[in-house]
Amino acid sequence: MMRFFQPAALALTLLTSNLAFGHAVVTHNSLKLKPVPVNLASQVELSFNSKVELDLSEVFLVSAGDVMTPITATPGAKAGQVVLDLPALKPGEYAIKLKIFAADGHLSEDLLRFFVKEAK
Ligand SMILES: [Cu+2]
Repeated sequence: MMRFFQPAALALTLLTSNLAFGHAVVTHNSLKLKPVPVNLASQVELSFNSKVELDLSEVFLVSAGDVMTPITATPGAKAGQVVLDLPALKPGEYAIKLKIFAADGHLSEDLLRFFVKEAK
């Protein structure tokens, strides 16, 4: 009899784990406040709502043509804070692709788009 209940129980587990709190969600993103400079290496500061496991996480810079380049992410001063090292970038459209593991082991993916513009 139990066999009938297993698929339903599994579906419920998957559903509740997707809704569970503890996923790493970006709550602050310095790209919104501070433009990325042209042709100059810079840093982007992100804050997450939970602790993140940087050893397991992956961060990429996405450039024109969907070229993905891994970028270095280091822990910031506060819990949940992460600092990303961006290389010098030409003017254009870019994105930061995040695959972040929260301390609870859940993976969240996010894409943060930004522009690099020549200052006038
Ligand atoms: Cu979670």
